[in-house]
Amino acid sequence: MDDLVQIVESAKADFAVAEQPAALEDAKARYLGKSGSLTALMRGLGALSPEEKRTRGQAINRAKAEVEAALNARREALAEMAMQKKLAAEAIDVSLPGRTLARGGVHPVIRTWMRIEEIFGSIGFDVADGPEIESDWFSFTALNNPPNHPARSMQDTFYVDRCDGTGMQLPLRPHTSPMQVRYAQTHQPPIKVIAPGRTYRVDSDATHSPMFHQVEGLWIDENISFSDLKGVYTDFLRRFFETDDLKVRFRPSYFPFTEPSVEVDMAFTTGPKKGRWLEISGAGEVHPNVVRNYGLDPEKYIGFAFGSGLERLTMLRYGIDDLRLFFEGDLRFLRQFNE
Ligand code: 2NL
Repeated sequence: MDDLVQIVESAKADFAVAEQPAALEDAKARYLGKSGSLTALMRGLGALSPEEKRTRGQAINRAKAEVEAALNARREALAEMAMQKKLAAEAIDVSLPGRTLARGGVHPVIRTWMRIEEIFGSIGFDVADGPEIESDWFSFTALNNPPNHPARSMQDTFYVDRCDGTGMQLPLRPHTSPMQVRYAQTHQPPIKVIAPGRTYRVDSDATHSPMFHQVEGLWIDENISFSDLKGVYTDFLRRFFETDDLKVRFRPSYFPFTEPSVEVDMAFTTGPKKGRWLEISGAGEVHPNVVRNYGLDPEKYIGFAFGSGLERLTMLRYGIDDLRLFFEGDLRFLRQFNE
């Protein structure tokens, strides 16, 4: 067999078994490199006659072209194989669901908070908010709470250390009344305001949480009476529970900051819970000492205040029987309010 045919066949066979680009380039060097076999044959042409040089030279060039074509074909094949391998390794399953934005929801107690702001807002009540770490004066003294009252004890109220080196402590507000006082001091009658917010008491069992929510309401003017309280609160409950079929009663009670004071009860007049009285709020006519602490003359200004628990209102509205469900963060419970 012609030596050139042999070289070409040998080169093609070598290229075919090269699995990596580096091995292929090594094989190329054996034929086309500086000391490759075809290069050697080219160099040998010098010893031939001009006639032989031409025909032999043409034959070698054809062999070279054939080897180069085989080399390029194998290079492309290897590149294609590498690409296919890479694509397989990086394959994306486009049928997988994408990453969606998780949707948050409103906690049922906050839903109650929002509804209360809306209902009282519609009859002209402003909304006030303020600090949860309060002063002793706004928490107790201003509210006619005497120095030996149990609410001031560590058993009833949380205290946090001040960081100013005085070694003194400040109460976490045990009700939102401090905010009512702050508001009343900075506004002129008629004062119509609600103060919803987080409140804190040292108490934790099936029916009490150390952090809970309260809404207080305050209406002070020259002649705001118990009957105004009853009308406003009854109207609020009817709108909150979305039924006119409920009634309200007052029972005598005691709070340092109101005189007289009442417990407010409500009862549905139709439906499964018909006729059962439920405690829903505390309230009263604001004590003259508290009105004085607003900076107002208690001989001229009088009005009512009430304080209601948002957890309790929420439980009654949705038929929830265990307070702790509000604080456990169980999504199976919470999702029911965000369908
Ligand atoms: C309760 C009792 C009540 C008030 C809160 C109040 C606020 C000011 C002046 C007078 Cl600034 N009173 N708030 C009045 C009566 C009762 O809450 O046991 N709530 C759950």
